[in-house]
Amino acid sequence: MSKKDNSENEKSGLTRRQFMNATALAGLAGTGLGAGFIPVAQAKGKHSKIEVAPGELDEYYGFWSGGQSGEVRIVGLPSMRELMRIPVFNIDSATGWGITNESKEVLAGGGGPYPNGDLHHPHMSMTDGRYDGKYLFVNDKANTRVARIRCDVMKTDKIISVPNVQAIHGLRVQKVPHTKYVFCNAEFRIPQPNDGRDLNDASKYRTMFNAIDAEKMEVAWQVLVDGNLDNTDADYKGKYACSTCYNSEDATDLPGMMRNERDWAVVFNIPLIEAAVKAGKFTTLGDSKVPIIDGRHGSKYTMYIPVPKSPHGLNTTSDGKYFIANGKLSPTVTIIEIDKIDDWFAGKLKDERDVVVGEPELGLGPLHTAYDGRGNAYTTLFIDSQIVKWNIEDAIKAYKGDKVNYIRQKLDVMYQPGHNHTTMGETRDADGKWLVSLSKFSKDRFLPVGPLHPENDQLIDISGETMKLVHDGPAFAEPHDCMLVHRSKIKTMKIWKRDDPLFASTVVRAKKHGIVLEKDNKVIRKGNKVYVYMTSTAPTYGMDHFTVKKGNEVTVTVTNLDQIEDVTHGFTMSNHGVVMEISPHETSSVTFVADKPGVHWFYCQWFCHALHMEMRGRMLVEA
Ligand code: RUQ
Ligand code: CUA
Repeated sequence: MSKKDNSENEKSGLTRRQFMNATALAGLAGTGLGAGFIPVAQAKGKHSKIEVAPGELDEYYGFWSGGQSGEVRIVGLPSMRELMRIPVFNIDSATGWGITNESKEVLAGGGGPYPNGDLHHPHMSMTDGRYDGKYLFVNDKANTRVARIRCDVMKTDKIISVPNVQAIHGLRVQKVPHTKYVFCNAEFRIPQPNDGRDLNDASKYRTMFNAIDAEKMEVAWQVLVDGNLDNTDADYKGKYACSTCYNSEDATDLPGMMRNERDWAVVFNIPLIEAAVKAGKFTTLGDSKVPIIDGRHGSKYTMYIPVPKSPHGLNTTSDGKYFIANGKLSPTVTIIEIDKIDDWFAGKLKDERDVVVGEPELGLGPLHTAYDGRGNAYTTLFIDSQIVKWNIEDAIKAYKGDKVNYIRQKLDVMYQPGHNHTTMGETRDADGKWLVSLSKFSKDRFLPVGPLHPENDQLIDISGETMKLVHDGPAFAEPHDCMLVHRSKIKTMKIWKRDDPLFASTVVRAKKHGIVLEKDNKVIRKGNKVYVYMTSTAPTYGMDHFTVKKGNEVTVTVTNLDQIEDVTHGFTMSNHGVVMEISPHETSSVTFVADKPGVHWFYCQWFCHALHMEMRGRMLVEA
């Protein structure tokens, strides 16, 4: 826990950076941009306790995107200790994710294993606008996939690839009545059909909004849109999802994409889309059977709200009243009143801009906004390297012409924040205790580690009247986003259930071979295929050696009989790129070709016992 930064700030009064900001802002006086600026205040008022002593437990789980590492990380708050990593789109050397048969079966659902993934947005399933602790859903921008993580075991249990589109980016869940759908945006426009015929005909390029059935993990429907979709969020009525949409110009190059002063926030009318799918009013593309609804301009399923310029984050306020679109290239965010969207769809409003009730000017590069449940919003300012705290109702009053200052405080963060997230802030239970700023650059904040720098995930106490920076957290591979959930919402299993679906097909295969996994230690030979079944109980495997022939395809299946919490075993076969985790009462299996004659030791790679080093055996490969 680093208290250094704050105490240094407090001592020096004005840091070099504040000084530079103050000078820069002096130059802006009279341009309007300086208006509303409040000097970075010293923390005032009562604040939360940040110290988590050794042996104490954190109050919140943070689920962190591992960015281009393709994984999810669990971080405790407020300690910011990393608790666990969940491999998802990556191949993992510790657990054998992407190497074991069970994980390959999950990855095959998404067309993988691929060697990489680019995971941006982890979000938890909800019931009635509250986290229900069941699943996390995450996107893979790199290979157009969506995955689901089961929160009882914290393992990925389903991965799908989304057809007809490229680069799944923004992802959020339906909040109300429950997470029936996972909403996700495909970002890149591609020719449709994308069969190699078109490169330069921009009129053929399209992208789609996607709804995934959260239980079945199948794409339920897609909606064709104008422009490029970016981020998305859902309302608290179960009626609308709203996505930011840039490149209203439909261009394929950068200057073209930035021409227009306004792009859109696109609203998707879920009941109307569902009715159209039910009535068969859809098309399909290629081999895919997924219903596609035409939601381009003029369709009755969508509403295109003009907002300034290349908007990025889209965040529903925790009271359920507003969608807020973050301006990115404009210093503003746009406040959209959700009840007025009802009026627009009912034909009572003529102009789409009539649903806009505020457009506060906040600073340069607003990307994402989070909420404290007390009427305040916290927006990241990428270019200004700040978080701005502002009051939503005051911003709405100011839009009507009242002379009110809606800006409450600007806090320097280090540096260039992308996402931010408050505790429980994307639900009805927003509790206004902590805010995390996912700062994209760390520059001078840590010991230098070479040209590649870590990012800096900063913990900010927002429980008092002013924000207070309390911790710097270096993180590897850009954590785009995180979500923060109170520990009361999560119940994990201590040991595996023997009938867990994640290894069910291995159990079926063993049964076919006449094997009782909980007691048998046997080798089954079927032509060139060899199946080795063994148990493990610290510090031994149920078998100390087995013999195969050169060229055999060998499948080793290990069942961990230990039922003591935390006694995980592993199985690593020397010189074969073979590794797996076998936690208490789990069964794991791995298949490889034994192509090197000789003796090969296999060993347990998770420390399990005083005789852990001795937990090993031999495979003899006969020439
Ligand atoms: S995005 S920096 Cu991939 Cu979530 Cu906004
Ligand atoms: Cu079993 Cu180490």
